[in-house]
Amino acid sequence: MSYRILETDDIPGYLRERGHWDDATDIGVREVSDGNMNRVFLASSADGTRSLAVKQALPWVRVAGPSWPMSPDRADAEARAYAQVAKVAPDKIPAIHGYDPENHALVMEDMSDLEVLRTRLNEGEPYGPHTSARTGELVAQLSFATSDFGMESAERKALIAASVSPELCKITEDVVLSEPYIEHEHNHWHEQLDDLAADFRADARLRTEVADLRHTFMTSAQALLHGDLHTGSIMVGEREGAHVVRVFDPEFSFVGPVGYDLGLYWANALVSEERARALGTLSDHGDQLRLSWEAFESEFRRLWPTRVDTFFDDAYLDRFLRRVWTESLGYAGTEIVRRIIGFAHLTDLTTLPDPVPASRRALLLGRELIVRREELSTPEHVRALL
Ligand code: SR1
Ligand code: MG
Repeated sequence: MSYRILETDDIPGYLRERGHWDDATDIGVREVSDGNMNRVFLASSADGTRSLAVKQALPWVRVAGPSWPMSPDRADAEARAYAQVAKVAPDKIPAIHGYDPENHALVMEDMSDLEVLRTRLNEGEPYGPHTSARTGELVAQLSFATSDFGMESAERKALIAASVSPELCKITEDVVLSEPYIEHEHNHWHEQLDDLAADFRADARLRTEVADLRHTFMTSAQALLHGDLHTGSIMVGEREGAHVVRVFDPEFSFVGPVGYDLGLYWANALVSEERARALGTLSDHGDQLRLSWEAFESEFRRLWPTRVDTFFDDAYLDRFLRRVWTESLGYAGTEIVRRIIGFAHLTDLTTLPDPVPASRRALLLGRELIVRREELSTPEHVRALL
């Protein structure tokens, strides 16, 4: 399948052709690609009054190049996910101006007035009072609406079918949920973590628990997920005096276990806490797991009376939420581990003057979250581990 891979100089013409920019003003463009997978360009008028972002999926993993081919159809999954979130939480995602399926390109709001949450945290800034609450709420709103509680059975079966994303799910099944626990060429780590990496590969109990989480990831079609909800997929800032949170980059979206989204967020919050501990800049880090869980739970409970299938009773809601909590802890553990001994690492740790002590703490915490998730029943239990 061939399509037009956009370069910086192509963007003004592309935006005009697609009807996103209909006057003759000069358009300045810069490439701001940052994630592992895609390219992103920002286009703005010379006077700075108008701007747009263009995101295009390449036929490979951007950071690996053509040696790691990857279908650009992942952009379809991203556009679909944005369309679903727009129905229930339009204030928590960027405005989408158009999707071009032929060229796998999304034209969307320029959010460069906001800051990527990871960048802000790495610079020593606190989360502030709303970031985790809005993120937890978003997970509740998206997951309730796309679960069998918020959607009629037949419509949901169609959503599940339309959201199947084999290649991107396989990336997660591999790089998050198996490779760090086996010998694999993708894996790498700091040499002073050799002992822990070897321990983790030899740990039969850990491997069985990760297998359980992996199988749940493969089979538990609870709701539409963001699929990669780390702190690099969230932008925060102020607009007109209000704190805004925007979740972006849902290309890994598919119908899976809700705890995967919460778990990724928690893992990244916990790793950022280890960075802050190492640098002596701890602030509100320790509250974030609790705040996001409380916001998720209270929003999910608020929506519960609107469920479309009342055979699911209140006692079942408690059981469902308990399962989401437990699985979230497990996925948080796997996300921490893979970010230190797997393929894709985090700048939170890699940019520390000495990443080893914080990485060791995080790895051990990750293992505990995986193997002891059933006995950790509250945010306070997780705090006690730290
Ligand atoms: C090959 S991609 C590795 C990671 O980058 C993405 O952002 C996802 O987190 C994926 O696991
Ligand atoms: Mg991404």
